[in-house]
Amino acid sequence: PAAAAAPTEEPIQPAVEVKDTQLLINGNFVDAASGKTFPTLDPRTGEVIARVAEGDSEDIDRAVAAARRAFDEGPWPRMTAYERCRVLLRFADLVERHAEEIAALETWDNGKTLAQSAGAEVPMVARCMRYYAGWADKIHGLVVPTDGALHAQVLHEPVGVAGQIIPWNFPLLMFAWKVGPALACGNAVVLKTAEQTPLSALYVARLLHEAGLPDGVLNVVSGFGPTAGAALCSHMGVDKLAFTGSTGTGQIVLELAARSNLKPVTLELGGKSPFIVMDDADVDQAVDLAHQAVFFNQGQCCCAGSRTFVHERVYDEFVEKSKARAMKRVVGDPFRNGVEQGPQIDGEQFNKILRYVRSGVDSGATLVAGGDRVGNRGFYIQPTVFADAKDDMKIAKDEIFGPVQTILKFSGVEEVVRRANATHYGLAAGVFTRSLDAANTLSRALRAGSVWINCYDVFDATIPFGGYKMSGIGREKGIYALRNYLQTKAVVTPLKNPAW
Ligand code: TXE
Repeated sequence: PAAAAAPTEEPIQPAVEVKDTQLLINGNFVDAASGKTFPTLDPRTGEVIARVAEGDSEDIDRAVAAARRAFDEGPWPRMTAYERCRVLLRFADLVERHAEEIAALETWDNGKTLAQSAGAEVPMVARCMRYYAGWADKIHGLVVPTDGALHAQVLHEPVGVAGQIIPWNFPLLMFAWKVGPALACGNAVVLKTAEQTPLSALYVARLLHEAGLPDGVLNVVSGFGPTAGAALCSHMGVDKLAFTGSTGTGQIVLELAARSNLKPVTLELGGKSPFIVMDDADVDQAVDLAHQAVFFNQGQCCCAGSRTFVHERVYDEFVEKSKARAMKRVVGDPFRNGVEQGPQIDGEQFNKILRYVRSGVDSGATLVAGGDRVGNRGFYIQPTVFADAKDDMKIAKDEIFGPVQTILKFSGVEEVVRRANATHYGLAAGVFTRSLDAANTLSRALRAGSVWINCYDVFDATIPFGGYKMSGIGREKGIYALRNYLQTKAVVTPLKNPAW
């Protein structure tokens, strides 16, 4: 098919130059203490885009020391809230001014389509930063009544130095979701980016300094999880950790935090989210939304609607149309207009996904579309659809994190609630129906942090996001993220004259 031919064409040269490849510590771009570097790859070809400084525990020590100084002595927590607000607003303006370059860098390093980087994600970064800029001067304390003659106040203070570890699937957006609320609340940050996608965070971190962020308030360390990441989690000078990534690594992060200084941890982890299509649904619309829910971002989405539950009365038509939709999906160079799906992030994920596809076939699910790689270079995979899947198959239980839709049949609301909830995950769920009763019942019965009814993947900066069960601890975005970055202090003074 025509769609499959595109990746064999010569890759389009991105309209951006890679400038920032060093670590950002205390406001300066510096080499790693070890002098080591590692390559970051173009997922379209597997070729090296640039070599990037490889931070490890010594660099984490330097970065934490800089953040500590910036927090304990520096201007940031003591600046007026309005000044902090203005830095973040100026940063959002700079992101918009450099939007084209930033989007190109993101697509180059990650493989997501330029349409998505430029049209959605870069604007969402600016929006998220403005949202949190607005909060900087609206973090109010409380005065609470007591049973004695007392003046009791509750102060909300920044936590201190926040360690933040982000994944590769949404490098810029994860930067914004993490750094935005932390800085708005007056914290200092050490951010460890994912080793697959170090470039865009370095670029925007430079802009944040141009916007007036004092040195040391944001430090960015590129490097690997077991070295730089683990050192950050174990560090005694870090007051709080925020992590997005796999559930297994989240467990390690929590353990390292517990064994060092019991720093509080928020986690945003994996999922196997149900997308439920009721029998009253408009099948064409349901097919399209279910398709977007799972294939968006090459399927590399923690909240991917990767278990498509379809009512038996519309099941056959749904499978037929989902197959046709998947086969029409345009796979190719993510810089090319009209392309819907780029390559997977790297060879490891590519191989993991193809192993899941084989396991689906071996366990007896019906492969109705895709199932193979596209072309012979880079990490492109055909949009793949399985029908007749059973709940106990690996493709219906594990997070595949790729362009693989697994369609399951159900016959009633109670049954689908039970089956949708029969997972250790609980990140998101989708419901497609015209019935208000079904929508209300399902939205309350499903054990998930987000329920999207007749829509999916709605990521406004104002709406909280996070998981039930093993999909995470805590919430990002909205007012809920502020709680992660604030301490609560009670201050009590006797009242001299209680009558007033
Ligand atoms: O994740 P990791 P990987 C899922 C998805 C994917 C799988 C593996 O199913 O196939 O995870 O991906 C850092 N101490 N998600 O291996 O390891 C690492 O450097 C401290 C879901 O990429 O969780 C990176 O910065 N940090 C997910 C970050 O953790 C460590 C997004 C995420 O990597 C570490 C990505 C350690 N010991 C993958 N080991 C989502 N929820 O969106 C690694 N890291």
